[in-house]
Amino acid sequence: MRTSVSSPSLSLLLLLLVGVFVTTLYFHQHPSSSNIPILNLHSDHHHVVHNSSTATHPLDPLTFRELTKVHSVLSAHYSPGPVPSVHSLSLHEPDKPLVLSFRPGVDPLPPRRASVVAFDSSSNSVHQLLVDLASAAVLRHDVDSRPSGYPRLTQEDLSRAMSTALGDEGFVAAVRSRGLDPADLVCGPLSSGWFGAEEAAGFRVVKIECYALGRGTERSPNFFMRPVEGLVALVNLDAGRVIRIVNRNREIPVDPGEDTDYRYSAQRSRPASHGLPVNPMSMEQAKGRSFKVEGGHTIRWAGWEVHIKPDARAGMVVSRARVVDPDTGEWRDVMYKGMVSELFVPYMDPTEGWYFKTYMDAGEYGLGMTAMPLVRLNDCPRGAYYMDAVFAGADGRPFVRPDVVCVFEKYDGDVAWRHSEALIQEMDIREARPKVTLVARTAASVGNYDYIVDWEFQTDGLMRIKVSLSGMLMVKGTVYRNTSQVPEQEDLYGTLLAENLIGVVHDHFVTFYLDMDVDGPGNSFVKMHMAKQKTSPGESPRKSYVRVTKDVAKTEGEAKIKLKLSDPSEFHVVNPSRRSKVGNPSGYKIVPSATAASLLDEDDPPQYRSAFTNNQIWVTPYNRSEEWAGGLLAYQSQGDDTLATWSDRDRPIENKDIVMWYTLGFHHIPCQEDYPIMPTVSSSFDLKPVNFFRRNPILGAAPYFEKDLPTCKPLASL
Ligand SMILES: *[C@@H]1O[C@H](CO)[C@@H](O)[C@H](O)[C@H]1NC(C)=O
Ligand SMILES: *[C@@H]1O[C@H](CO)[C@@H](O)[C@H](O)[C@H]1NC(C)=O
Ligand SMILES: *[C@@H]1O[C@H](CO)[C@@H](O)[C@H](O)[C@H]1NC(C)=O
Ligand SMILES: [Cu+2]
Repeated sequence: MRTSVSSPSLSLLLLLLVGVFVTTLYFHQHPSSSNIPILNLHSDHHHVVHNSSTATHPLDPLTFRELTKVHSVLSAHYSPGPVPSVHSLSLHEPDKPLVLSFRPGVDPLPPRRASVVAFDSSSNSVHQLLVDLASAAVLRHDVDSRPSGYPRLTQEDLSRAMSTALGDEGFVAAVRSRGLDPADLVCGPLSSGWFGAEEAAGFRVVKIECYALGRGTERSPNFFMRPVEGLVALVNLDAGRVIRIVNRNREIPVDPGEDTDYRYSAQRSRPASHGLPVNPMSMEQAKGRSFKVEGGHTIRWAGWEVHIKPDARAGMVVSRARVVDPDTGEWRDVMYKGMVSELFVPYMDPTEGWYFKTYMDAGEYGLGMTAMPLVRLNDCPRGAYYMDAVFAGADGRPFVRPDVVCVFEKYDGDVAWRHSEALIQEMDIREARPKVTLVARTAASVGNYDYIVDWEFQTDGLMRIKVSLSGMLMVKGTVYRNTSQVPEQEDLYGTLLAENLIGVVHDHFVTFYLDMDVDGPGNSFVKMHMAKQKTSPGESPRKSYVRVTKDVAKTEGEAKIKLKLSDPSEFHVVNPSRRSKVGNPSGYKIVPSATAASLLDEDDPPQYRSAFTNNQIWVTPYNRSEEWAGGLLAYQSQGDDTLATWSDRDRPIENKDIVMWYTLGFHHIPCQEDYPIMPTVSSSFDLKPVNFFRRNPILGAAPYFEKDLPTCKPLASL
């Protein structure tokens, strides 16, 4: 029997696992928007008409019309043949000096160009093209017919992989051997990693695993909790055929997964919980929002100006972050570009159905491609400004994904600074300032997992970058229903979460690209090393103190940092030629918080491919071709084009335009509370000014008074 791609289970699958069809669904829910692909009526305060929007900033993403034009240039270029499948099509950002010297509203935009990565499966060749929009010319066209990796999978690749598996008689027979009907399954196209022969045979492979959606009233949206354990089809994506089927562990039942529906509609019918209800709450701003949006992507708020855009691979890109100096009014550069460069998620189970689960989500699937529209009032508060993404599909044509990024002001009830003076009581000094911040947020749903990435800007010049994890665990079926049944010597590779379900141990490593330009591009990386200094006998009643020594990294090799509590340093990016009045170089430091390092063997294939996680911090000289820590072509990559291989060149980095890389890690030993959907787990790091401002830059901040906050009245008083 053959199952067609249009079966209900498959369309649901496409929606849930991949999400590229979300646009269609979204607009189906809003039949009022007649011009479906182009018009978005749902942004707060403004209606973006994507077919007529134009770029006004050199870093603005390609517009709908520009993408359409690139598509026609490509069609003409390849004519009379077909355009190979387009895996990436985005703005080729102008060279940095052009962007830095651009005066908005005065200068014409630098030439608008597009970078295209296409793949021709018939010749196994990766095409990289550079297209100039004004001249409609293809400026460069490189063809690599022996690529050492592949671009991220397209929507078409994912559905083709699934229809290949479900159209294979052997696979369907294997499904039926489990007493399951293929029509009741949801199957996931999983990247296969790279482990040698099979993945290096000159074509792309995908692994297909299935989950039981159930039927009738048993159908549950949380199919992730019903794995068909041990059934994996290895698919040659380019030939469209199944290479091999593994059908093991047939004794493991497909758990009925009762009561795993996480939707509100399923929870509403439950008896009330035992705690007190928490009343809805929102942030009120009597005078309206205080940030301004120019040209759709440039955000000005408090002393900040920053350019923010959705990106198919990184999810969100933050560029040209600048702050105004409160002393002089001068606009000062902080960061030229920051984004998630890669997201490495290795699972800790070496058995047949699991060993390959070592995802590189940005390079293999794309964090923007998997970002869904944010949920208003819940993902982002009232009054948020939403940005739509305009991405290109595999056919090279643009489509609109609404509300992929939101920007909002946030008040957590925190304090920006304070002091009460107890020693001079007659003056009654009690000063405190509320802390309000600006957040830019995006959320990717990469299959089962959700990643929320926040860039938060504080008025004191600090940037906090936060990653929150939620969604569903990737679980493994087991015969065990109670931990008491598990033989003592058996490694479950995880935690028994519920009957017949193991949450497998795994890590998440989010590697950030941070092109710091502190007061301009010429920066150095300085380790402020802290160590115990013993006093000489008789020098002091103290036997020891901590002494700070400064160590400027000369080359990349001196800037490979493994964080250690017992051997600490602060890590500063400074501009050696910009000194304060008292002589300190202006700088920003990176302040890690809770994080995790990879414990895998450096020779383990997934770790070798993701060797960019071998250190928590790296510094490289700026090179516009080195942005993706796992290599431009990360799918089935073999680890020969990573941050680690670039950095091995040990290039000079002192007083140069440098890029800092930071990996925020999470070890995840699943627990029962992560089932059936995980409450968010967050961690963050800060980029904090050090000797950048003359003094506390928010000394002049005003406190709140009663008259400033007049808006809300309790219901009872109305
Ligand atoms: C853009 O779409 C709108 C709404 O369908 C239409 O009225 C308008 O003519 C289009 N503009 C261009 C430049 O295509
Ligand atoms: C599961 O095992 C624990 C002991 O490990 C025992 O206390 C409990 O009763 C068992 N539950 C069931 C349902 O068998
Ligand atoms: C820039 O990066 C590319 C890709 O890693 C590399 O081939 C090239 O040599 C680099 N250029 C410099 C000047 O390091
Ligand atoms: Cu996790």
